[in-house]
Amino acid sequence: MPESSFEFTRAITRLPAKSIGNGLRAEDLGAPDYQQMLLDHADYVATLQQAGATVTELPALEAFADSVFVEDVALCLPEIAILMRPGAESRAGEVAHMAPVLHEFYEQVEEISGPGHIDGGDVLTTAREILVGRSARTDSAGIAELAAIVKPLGYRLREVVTPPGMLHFKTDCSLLDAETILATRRLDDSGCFQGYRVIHTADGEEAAANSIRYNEWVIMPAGFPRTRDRLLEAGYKVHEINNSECARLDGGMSCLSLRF
Ligand code: CIR
Repeated sequence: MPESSFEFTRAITRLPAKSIGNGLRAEDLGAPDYQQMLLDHADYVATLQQAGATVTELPALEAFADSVFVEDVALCLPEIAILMRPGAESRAGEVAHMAPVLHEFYEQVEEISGPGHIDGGDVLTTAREILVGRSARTDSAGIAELAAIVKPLGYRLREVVTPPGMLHFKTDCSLLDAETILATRRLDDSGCFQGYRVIHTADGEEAAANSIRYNEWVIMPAGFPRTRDRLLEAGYKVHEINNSECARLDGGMSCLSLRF
């Protein structure tokens, strides 16, 4: 396993499509404000750059309303990129647009060929293992295919469960450092983080769990002050970004980039 699962030099993002209002969502929380989303996206990219990333910003894909959520179409490890096979039919075509981009950066690019499905949002890479949550988007066959690809490279992969009602495993957790996970209590209660130090999001602030660690920084959605204070007290450097519009589409900090 690589020493570190949060020290990176690059990120890939994609500009939000104007069609984002047609994106998938569990609940109708109203149409996203596209102009606000663009501002938030620019802030997100600038924050990654300040954290040390060289960011490749891909053009919007109008035919794919959810394509801003690039995390779901690939898993980027230090020595290999693996194209995922998204569980939502409307998102399957996003993969072909990401493939040539990953070939620019990686000598080895593999692909989940099916019949199983797996979304990047269900994959949490820690310093010691790759945790993959079975969900409405990710099934055991997809996880088994990923395991067959990464195990020869020395990775340990553990299948866990994304509890019902949670879109993705990482909707409710993030890596903070080699030993520490930020997670909601409801996900931690499933028992999947035994052996890790877990910092819980504050009650009522569950949406803060989808954050990212990029080099020195924890990048989290704005508006969750008690969780932010817990992270500051634990010694993390925190940067907050408005996520009100992506949240209407069930998206957050991790979904918006591939980091490697
Ligand atoms: C979807 O339902 O696929 C998008 N509206 C949101 C994807 C969020 N991605 C993620 O959590 N990794």
